[in-house]
Amino acid sequence: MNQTRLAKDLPAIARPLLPILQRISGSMTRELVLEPGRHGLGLSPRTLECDATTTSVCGFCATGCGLQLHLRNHSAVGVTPNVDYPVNLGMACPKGWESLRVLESDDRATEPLLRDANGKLCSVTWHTALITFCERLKKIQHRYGKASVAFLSTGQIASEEMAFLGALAKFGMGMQHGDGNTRQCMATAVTAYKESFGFDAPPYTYSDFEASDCMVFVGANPCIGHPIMWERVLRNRNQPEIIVLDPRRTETAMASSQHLQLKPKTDLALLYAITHEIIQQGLVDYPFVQAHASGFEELRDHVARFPATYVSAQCGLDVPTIQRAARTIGTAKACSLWWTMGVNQSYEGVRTAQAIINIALITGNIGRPGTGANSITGQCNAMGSRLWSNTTNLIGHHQFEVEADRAKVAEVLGIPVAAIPTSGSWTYERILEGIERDEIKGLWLIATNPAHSWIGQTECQRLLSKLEFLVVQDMYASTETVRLADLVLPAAGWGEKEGTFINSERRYGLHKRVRNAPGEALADFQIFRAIAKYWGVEDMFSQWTTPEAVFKIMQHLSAGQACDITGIHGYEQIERCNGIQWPWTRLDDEQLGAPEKERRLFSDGHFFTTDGRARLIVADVTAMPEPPCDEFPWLLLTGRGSVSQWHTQTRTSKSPMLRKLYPQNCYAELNPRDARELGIENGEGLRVSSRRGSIQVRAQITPSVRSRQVFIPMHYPETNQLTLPHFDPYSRQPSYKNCAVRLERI
Ligand SMILES: Nc1nc2c(c(=O)[nH]1)N[C@H]1C(S)=C(S)[C@@H](COP(=O)(O)OP(=O)(O)OC[C@H]3O[C@@H](n4cnc5c(=O)[nH]c(N)nc54)[C@H](O)[C@@H]3O)O[C@H]1N2
Ligand SMILES: Nc1nc2c(c(=O)[nH]1)N[C@H]1C(S)=C(S)[C@@H](COP(=O)(O)OP(=O)(O)OC[C@H]3O[C@@H](n4cnc5c(=O)[nH]c(N)nc54)[C@H](O)[C@@H]3O)O[C@H]1N2
Ligand code: SF4
Ligand SMILES: [Mo]
Repeated sequence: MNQTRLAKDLPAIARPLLPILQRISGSMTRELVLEPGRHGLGLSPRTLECDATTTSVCGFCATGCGLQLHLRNHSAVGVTPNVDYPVNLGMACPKGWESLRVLESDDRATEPLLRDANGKLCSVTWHTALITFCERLKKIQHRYGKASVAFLSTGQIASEEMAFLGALAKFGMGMQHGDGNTRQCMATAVTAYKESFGFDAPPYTYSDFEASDCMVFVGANPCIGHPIMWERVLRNRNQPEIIVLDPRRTETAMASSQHLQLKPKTDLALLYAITHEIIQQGLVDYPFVQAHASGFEELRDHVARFPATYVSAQCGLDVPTIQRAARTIGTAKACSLWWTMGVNQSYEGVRTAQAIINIALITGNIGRPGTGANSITGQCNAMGSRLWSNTTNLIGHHQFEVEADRAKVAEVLGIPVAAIPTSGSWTYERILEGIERDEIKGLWLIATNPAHSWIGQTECQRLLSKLEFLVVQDMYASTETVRLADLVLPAAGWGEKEGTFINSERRYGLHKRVRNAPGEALADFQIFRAIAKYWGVEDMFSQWTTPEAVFKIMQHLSAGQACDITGIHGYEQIERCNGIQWPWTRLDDEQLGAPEKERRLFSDGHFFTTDGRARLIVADVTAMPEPPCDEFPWLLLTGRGSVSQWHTQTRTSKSPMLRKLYPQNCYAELNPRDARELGIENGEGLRVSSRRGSIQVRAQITPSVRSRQVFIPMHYPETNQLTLPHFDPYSRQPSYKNCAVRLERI
């Protein structure tokens, strides 16, 4: 593609997008044709006829970019990035630019659908849908007990909707079990932070990307997954060392100064070796450790078992490479360590995340600009789900097991304390197991598509089909999961409703209704209100009238928690301040007035544990459950394929512009040496089989993947037919990035 032409044709406002477009076009497709003015890229203020402009935040990833929405007759006709927003500083990735376009699609769910006696989904009125919802689920609860009905929620609806759903399902409808797709995504980081810091508290703010002189990315590919965060890295003026730990030579690895292309799932051993080297080379910040961390002696003794000489062969890295990385980290003035799914999605993810946290702590890299042990969040509101979904934690990150927490929640919500379960939910995979064991008979899915995205998908589909009653609440009527539903509730999407999302740096941002939802689709919030009424618990939710009213309830619930937001004046202030990071207490508000643009945690070295000290936690390295063998000699890696594809593609496949930016059919990246051995050419058909399934893909031959490894993006429906359901023992997060497969030429 002619990049000069692209640069010339792009409207000025879209120029910040250029490096990303060049990157994707360079790496993903040769036939990219951009048509400014026709497919959204041209929706700059210059070409747009609008009569008003308002603000919002993006509804795809947890970067949480600020957007401006340009309205004509009260309806949005265009999007541009918000130049004043401290997150994205006027930039947006292609998904953000195309946010409105994906709402316009023939397969939008526009009316409730109910499966009839012939097994066909037929349209019904909302009244019938709601009556059926209540009758069928109540009947199941009556027959098998209240806990036989469960829900699975998401990281992609507003915090207020999340809170409503969790409170309604558990306190109103008497469900015991509910979890969310954040189990697939953030559970490991949550568990690691809770144990190490005493609260699920990512400490950073995005300006840290610009203030470090060393950045370490472990199992993270922000060039693809968080492109605007990567743009912030590119603005760093300290000529930072960038160390990337990834088995693939990703776009991010190519831009690094030290790529540690380790063997998959050897991170824990490598991080311990790096820790050992830091200690050996005398680079520990002892005053910080003595004042603020516990467990240093155990850590020191444990990592002594992982000298670089021993770990080297295991990880496939030479000793000087490991030593150099340790020295770079240990001698940096401000080192930040970042991790994403290469760590979280692992059978030893929690301990790996904590090995990263340990390094930040012993080098005193926490609480100062440019530092931190920083988990990057995935979905736009995965953090909202962590704090507000009322699933495994009691709403507002309280504990079901603690009597005082239950009493507090009961009092704030004005509900009997007996309505609150005394233990947390089963985790996601345990809920699915409950279906198998006939313990779960009814399931309500909201804004997630597990029939595509769950690990070992075929089994998941079988279990969903086994239910007596499956309700799916989605924007689109064509998803893999909707196809299995008994009842479909049509939902409004981002842009058609309002509420807050919490981004990766703990920032509450406001998204707004700028369009009408199609047909009879309703905002999730309105669906929950209607269900409360039909279920007969309207009184319990009489205060839950609007998203902003629920936000006030959330503020009360947050009082005294690490995530306290009692100081926020309301939606208007969130918008005026360009988002507000938690915590922001009433006391902060009284003492400091307006919230600062950016804040990080732990600048006083005080953590959320009972004694205020962070914990250094170590564990033994465990074995990969399904390593490659003679029959299945390759290791399958999965993850994000391009900037323009979002998860199961229900949204991004609806934009003609985004569709041009990624391959339409499922493909597998494999090493040229392996391709030669198989006698396969680029673009030819390839069969990939695991013990669970067999799929056909196109071969994409690239040296970015090591020999005997193969990478398949998660966006295609086939991918999870192959994956092996196995989980981190502490977080119960699926380990999506390792299982044994066989490749054959078709
Ligand atoms: N365009 C786009 N952006 C997205 C999303 C999307 O679907 N599309 N999804 C969003 C969501 S929900 C999430 S969670 C994030 C995910 O963002 P990322 O975690 O950055 O994305 P992944 O590609 O899943 O995984 C990151 C890297 O982990 C590497 N990896 C695999 N195994 C290992 C290992 O054993 N060790 C190490 N060190 N690395 C390993 C992979 O090679 C991959 O490059 O992206 C968010 N942003
Ligand atoms: N092999 C493999 N599999 C993976 C991963 C991997 O790396 N490898 N990554 C995992 C990760 S990190 C994640 S986060 C999951 C994501 O997995 P999913 O959550 O299943 O993926 P999405 O496509 O985002 O599904 C969201 C659904 O909600 C609908 N929706 C969107 N907005 C709204 C709304 O406002 N209201 C309602 N009611 N519906 C809405 C969409 O149409 C879509 O059907 O996938 C996981 N699966
Ligand atoms: S980087 Fe994430 S939040 Fe920003 S525009 Fe892209 S998808 Fe939206
Ligand atoms: Mo995710």
